[in-house]
Amino acid sequence: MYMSMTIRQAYRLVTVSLLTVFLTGCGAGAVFIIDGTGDTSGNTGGNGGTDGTVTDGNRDETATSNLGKTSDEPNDTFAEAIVAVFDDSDIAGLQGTVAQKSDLDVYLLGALSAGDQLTINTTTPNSALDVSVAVFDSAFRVVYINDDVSGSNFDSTLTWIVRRDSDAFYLAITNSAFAGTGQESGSYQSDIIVNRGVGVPATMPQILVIDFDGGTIDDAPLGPTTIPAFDADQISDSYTGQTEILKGLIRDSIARNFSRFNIEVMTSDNPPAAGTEVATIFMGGFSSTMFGIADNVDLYNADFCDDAIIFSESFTPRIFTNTPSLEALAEAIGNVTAHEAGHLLGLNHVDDDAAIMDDRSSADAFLEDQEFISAPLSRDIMSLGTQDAAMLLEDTVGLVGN
Ligand SMILES: [Ca+2]
Ligand SMILES: [Ca+2]
Ligand SMILES: [Ca+2]
Ligand SMILES: [Ca+2]
Ligand SMILES: [Zn+2]
Repeated sequence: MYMSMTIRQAYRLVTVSLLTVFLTGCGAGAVFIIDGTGDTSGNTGGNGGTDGTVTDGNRDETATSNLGKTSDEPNDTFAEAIVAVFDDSDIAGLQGTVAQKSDLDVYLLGALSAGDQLTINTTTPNSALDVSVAVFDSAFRVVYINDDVSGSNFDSTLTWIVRRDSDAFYLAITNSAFAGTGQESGSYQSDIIVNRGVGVPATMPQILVIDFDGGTIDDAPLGPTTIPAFDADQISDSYTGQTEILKGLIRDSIARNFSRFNIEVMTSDNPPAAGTEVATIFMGGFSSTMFGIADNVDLYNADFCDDAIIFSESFTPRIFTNTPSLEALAEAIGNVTAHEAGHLLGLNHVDDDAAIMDDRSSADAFLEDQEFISAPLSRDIMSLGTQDAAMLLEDTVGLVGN
């Protein structure tokens, strides 16, 4: 049924480049996270190789630890974690098998201090497994997630600098939620290196520009996309003549969601100086399959110039139980815009209707005051741990006044 599934979900990434980049100093080229209904197909093609089964644990099977076991299932929870044994050079080598879809293998990496750098490369030389990994702190809050090395390499890699001391970090290894048939299980190897004292990167503020003026995006996931200028009348007759008021209310809703953080929300009506590095969110037009799409989940905001699109005309009254007031509509569009901006700042999906990063709510949930809160990770990311969105935003862009 038309728009019956008001599911926001990340799908595989598609390369795009912007033909017309609004008034910024930003270059072109990106991959997109799509939030909407649509294609649920997984990966195609395997890595090849034989699908041998390897016992979970340290690659040096003689390794021992006084902290706990160093091999074998069960290891599906933080409490059951296998201890990763590091050598004198702060290197550990793991191996294991995602025995079946959703088998989680959890490893205890131990204490790390703010400024330590963690590098983890997880490969599948002997299996077709589409692996996915995440790192959690001692409070079971995710600090880094990687599914794929690239659009063509479904192994996992991460390099991350610890922002906060923790006496126990954990590594979880499982299959990608997007794994294709035959890629949901198999063996893996994981190589871990700790470089101590690299130093904590400074938090960097971000400017978001809401572009209400429309434009052309080349090679978007559905092909080249022209976004018309934002027009309240195109959402519903109920909002005819309210375009300027609605633009202001949407801007205010987005700004409220980010008010604690060093995020400045500007619009195409009051833009920053030419050449400023900004993340641009184009707002306008209709999609039958999505509310919005964002460039990649940009962990710790490595790219200040990424982009997203909000299809404002997809917020038709038909998706809601009742036709929203102008204020409630602005709240809904503002929440979904903050969600896409959250991806551009490194946030993944969670499962909680009250959370901005929720991926499975009815559209009515958008009408409420969603916030960047701590919530369980979406099962499409990893069915383990939480994401503390406020902590990650604080560690990425900083808090206002700091
Ligand atoms: Ca296993
Ligand atoms: Ca397991
Ligand atoms: Ca993967
Ligand atoms: Ca970014
Ligand atoms: Zn999303």
